[in-house]
Amino acid sequence: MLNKYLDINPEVAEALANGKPVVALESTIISHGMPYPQNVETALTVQNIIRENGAVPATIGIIGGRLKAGMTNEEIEYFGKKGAQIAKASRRDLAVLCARKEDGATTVATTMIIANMAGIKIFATGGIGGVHRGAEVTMDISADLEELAQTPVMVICAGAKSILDLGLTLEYLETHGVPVLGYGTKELPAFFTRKSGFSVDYRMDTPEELAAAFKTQADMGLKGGMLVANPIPEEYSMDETVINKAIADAVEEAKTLGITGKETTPFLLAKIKEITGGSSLESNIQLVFNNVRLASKIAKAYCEN
Ligand code: PSU
Ligand code: MN
Repeated sequence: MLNKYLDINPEVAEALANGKPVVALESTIISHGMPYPQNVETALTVQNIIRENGAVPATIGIIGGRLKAGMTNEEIEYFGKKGAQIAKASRRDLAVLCARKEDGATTVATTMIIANMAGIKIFATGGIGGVHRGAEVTMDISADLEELAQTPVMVICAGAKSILDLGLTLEYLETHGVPVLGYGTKELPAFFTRKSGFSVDYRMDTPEELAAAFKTQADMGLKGGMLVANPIPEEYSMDETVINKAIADAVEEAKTLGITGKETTPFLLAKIKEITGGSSLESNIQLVFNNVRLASKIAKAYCEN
């Protein structure tokens, strides 16, 4: 075993040993990003979609202090039911949770770390953390961005929610040398909508092109990951005015209640869902499906390259 804290599930280990495509998935989206039972249904469907697309899913989380690269359906059900009682684990939480033999739902940052330990290159999720609005005062910047700067995993997302300052998030990524690639678009998608008014660094139109760019970065020994922004399918995208109003109200309420630190992102996500009456949840689920489909194709192209 490469790492005495890491358990790679047999199906994932077999795929990695034989150069077959594997797609990593995070577990904060299960425990903190969606309500039960939709969180579990989505997580299990996502794994089926990856299999249908010729890759092997590896849902990542921390159970009893073990780093799991490939959770079982029972473990996913347990994370979904326990919800926010499972600690949200970002980079700074990893060692303490493992030393104490506790559970942890992995964010984008920790999922990247564990995927990299296991040898998984491609990871799909919904949205990443970023630079929060008002960060010039609060300094609230997600550890996800720092991880993208140093860990060689390609992250496929639907852009970032405008609960964040998208302009500052792009500036941060540029400073840290993280390429932001738009799939079929030059515009950064804003999670619930296909448009944000901001540009990505490069537009790419095929999974092969994305895989080749990432392979080249890895071959050169450049540290860090890449971010692929895949716009939500048109038919599931939300009305811009409705979602922007919900986001503005949620941000305002977080400020009033004095929400800070790791609670900020889950609070805003839950609030937005409450305000939009659940229609944002359906969009959220569909964009994740869309991202794992693309990630499976990139993972296949990466293995064939
Ligand atoms: N953004 C979303 N949905 C999510 C998250 C972010 O649209 O579920 C989760 C991801 O796990 C991400 C984490 O890595 O929140 C970022 O949290 P923070 O801002 O505290 O770093
Ligand atoms: Mn934060």
